[in-house]
Amino acid sequence: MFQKNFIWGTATSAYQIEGATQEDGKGKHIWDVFTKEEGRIYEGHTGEIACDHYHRFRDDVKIMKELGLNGYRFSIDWSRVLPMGTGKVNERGILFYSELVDELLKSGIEPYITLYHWELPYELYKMGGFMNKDIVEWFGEYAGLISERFSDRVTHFFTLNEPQCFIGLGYLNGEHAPGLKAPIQDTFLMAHNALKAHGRAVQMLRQKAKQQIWVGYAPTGAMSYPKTKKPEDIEAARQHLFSMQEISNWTWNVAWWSDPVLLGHYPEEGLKLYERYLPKITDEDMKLISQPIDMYGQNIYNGKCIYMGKNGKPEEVKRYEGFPTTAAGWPVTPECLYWGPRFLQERYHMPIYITENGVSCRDVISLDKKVHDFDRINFLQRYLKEMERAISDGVDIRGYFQWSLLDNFEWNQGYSQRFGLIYVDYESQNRIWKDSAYWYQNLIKKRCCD
Ligand code: GCO
Repeated sequence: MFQKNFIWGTATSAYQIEGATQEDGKGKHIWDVFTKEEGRIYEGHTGEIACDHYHRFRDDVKIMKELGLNGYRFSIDWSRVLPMGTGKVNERGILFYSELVDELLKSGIEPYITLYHWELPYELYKMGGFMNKDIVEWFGEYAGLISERFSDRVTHFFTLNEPQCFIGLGYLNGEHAPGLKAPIQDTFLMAHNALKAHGRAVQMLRQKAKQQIWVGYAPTGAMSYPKTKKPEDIEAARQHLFSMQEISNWTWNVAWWSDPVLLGHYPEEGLKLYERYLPKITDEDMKLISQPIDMYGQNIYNGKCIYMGKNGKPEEVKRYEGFPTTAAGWPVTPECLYWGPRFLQERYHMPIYITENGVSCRDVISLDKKVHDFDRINFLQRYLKEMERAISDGVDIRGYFQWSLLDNFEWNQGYSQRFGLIYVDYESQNRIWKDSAYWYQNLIKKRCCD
């Protein structure tokens, strides 16, 4: 049984659902541009219309209310409120989010705002984006604006969403916007600047806050879980989770992205291993990066099964052919929602929010016009059981945001992956409740996932 005050939410991000990319004075961001480049996105899809949430947000909030949510995590498109990234404010953009917030509050749903879910204003990108140290002040200005305009009604803010992805996929392997394959040392500099921008945003959010606010950070990372309950396997999984990745894979690190923010320093092992690629890192930088925060978000989808090898080093269990996977090909590993938060809490001692977790399925509209997504229910039930176990073992998890409310634009995979509790028929923009949406509604009512 979950606590009464537990936050049951769903999560979305601006570009993935809003559409209206050229309306009401919105500026351009890197995804607006990237999706127009040939060969970048599955079948040339773009987020120009997406779920048309910009025009349908009132109906979408109605759905959330019916689901019984008491939390909703969404992101603000930086370029909608500051078309050039800095300077002149686009009041019509502010108005959209303001009306969304009011609608949520009226429906008893607590808004959780993410500042950066990857919509880097194109004007700032042209000036170097994360390569330019000014990104720290640019992002600070934006954070200050959001706090100033929304903190009278909104009390929970996350700064960066999955820096691992926007740096790793955006600048290292080029699958995401802006689609670069930058030299490794540049990616370390961008990462460092992103963390500094996070710190500056924390300061500015607080500085402009109209009441007490809770500020958090929402990274991700492949979790690890032990093969057996033997202490040595648990230790192996713990070590594996926080160990450094090989250089070609370095952005998938958990410790590299969280130690600086929560412990005030980069992991020793990484400083040694990556030494020749690192920018100059000063004490002042580390002070900025480690501004105290109030909540630690984690986007958790899957994990690796680890045991202690004969040589005393963590080893990964090979998955058998036919191991259960999602439609996106990701392994289904419910244990990660127990062990992930547990290991993270042991290291960082922070209240945790599962800022994302969910599954893409091969959903279809059946002959009875409904969507019977048994796989999603099965997935959620098994994952949430593990989360419940973590909480009862003392892990301080405060909320869970299911990814996602609606089927939406899945980045370079376009609309080919369906992650929603609610099915979106993109032709008509009709929303259809999948079986899992009813299941989630019932879970929230009963506060238990059996
Ligand atoms: C994120 C994620 C989401 C994805 C989801 C499913 O970084 O927060 O990329 O935007 O849509 O994780 O892949």
